[in-house]
Amino acid sequence: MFEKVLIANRGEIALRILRACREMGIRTVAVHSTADTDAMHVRLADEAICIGPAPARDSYLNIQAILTAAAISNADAIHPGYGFLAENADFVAMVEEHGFTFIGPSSEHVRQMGDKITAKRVAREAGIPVVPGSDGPVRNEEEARRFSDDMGYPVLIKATAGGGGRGMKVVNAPNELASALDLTRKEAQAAFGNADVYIEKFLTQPRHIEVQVLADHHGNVVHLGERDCSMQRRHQKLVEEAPSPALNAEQRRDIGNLVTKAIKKIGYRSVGTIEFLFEDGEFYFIEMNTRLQVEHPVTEMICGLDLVREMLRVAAGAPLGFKQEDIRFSGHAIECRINAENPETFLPSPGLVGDYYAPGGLGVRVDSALYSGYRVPPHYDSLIAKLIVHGANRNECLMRLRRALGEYVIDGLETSIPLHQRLVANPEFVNGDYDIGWLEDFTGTND
Ligand code: MV4
Repeated sequence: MFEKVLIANRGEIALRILRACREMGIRTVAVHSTADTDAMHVRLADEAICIGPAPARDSYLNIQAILTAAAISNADAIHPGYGFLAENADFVAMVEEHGFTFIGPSSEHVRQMGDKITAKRVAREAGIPVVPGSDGPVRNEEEARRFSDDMGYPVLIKATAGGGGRGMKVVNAPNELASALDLTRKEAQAAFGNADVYIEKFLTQPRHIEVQVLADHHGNVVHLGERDCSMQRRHQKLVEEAPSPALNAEQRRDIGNLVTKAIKKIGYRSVGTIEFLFEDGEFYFIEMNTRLQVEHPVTEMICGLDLVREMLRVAAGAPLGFKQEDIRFSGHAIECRINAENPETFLPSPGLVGDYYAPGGLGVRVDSALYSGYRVPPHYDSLIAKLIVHGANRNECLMRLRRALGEYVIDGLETSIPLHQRLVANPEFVNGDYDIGWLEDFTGTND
């Protein structure tokens, strides 16, 4: 096992990784910007190194500074968390070239899944159902028109270098196709330096369901069930839950088995997430995430595993200590993302935390690096806490979630807590009856 791990991240996820390391007897190195000197993960780490000024591009995205910090602290391995450099294939390759272990997948898999046309081809060839479409770059208007006429409108043009909602355009009718194609290509070239685009049938009311996998260096692969992440606005997830209220036991088993087989086939290792749109009982692959995700705790709560510990173990070369049939799914878990933002306008609300009281009790988990007297800096993502609640079933989980939201005190900032309280009182959410468009309608922020 590693003796020392450098955590190339900040906030709640840096603390989450630190906690797993500490339980395993692994020493930790925190790296931080000048804005994060007083951050909790910096305080708790065995060593801390300042790697640059507040803007992320000068610190948390500064590859040279991070590799230098790893060298001078004599770290064995680097955990990237999520965001920042977690899915930067060049970074992964450089980490390995400098003799450190990247706690995640190979740079080849990160690169492959980062190119969405390649990802879709790899998934399709491994037996995963994909959205009907061009299955490759569309080179000109003629090609685009052929696919679109075949599938029927609306269609969606997507940039191969996009993902997570960036670089997409809906085309509702044939007369919009040429200009949308031109614009998406130009925007993709400007944003990503890659103008390649592909076309898909546009699914109008899908849910977003993703399957968690875990794989080692020895060909062992398990799936850890699915998460429903449909409760989002503008590609920012707000609530995630496991299992999905939309799936029956057979659909759950089938998609899990299909994904496990495919992941084995492509030789992937570490944790990963296969994202699907789910509509009218069918799954359609859209992307694969090659990182630990924000919402990993809901999976941990229903299968009783520590995903960060498993990531560390498999990165160190250990075989998985269990098989698929050893994994028991138990109960229901819901995560509420708590952001420092106005719950109606969604404008950021950084600043000084006054009184702070986090809920507790049976089935309640809070992943946060917040404390009373901490100043939330304005330079980064507004996520300040994740409230994760587990119950024997969805109803118990919701009862417990309402209770826990009522206990949470975060003074000094505006937070998403009042919005979550409105959600847990809403009959459609309570019934699990929502798709990816629901929250934008609910909040009246669908333009
Ligand atoms: C789609 C789609 C409808 N049809 N593809 C958005 C993020 C990226 N991962 C893929 N996305 C979508 N792809 C087809 N063919 C709708 C979305 C989409 C979406 C997907 C998941 C979660 C939230 C979303 C919000 C808007 C659009």
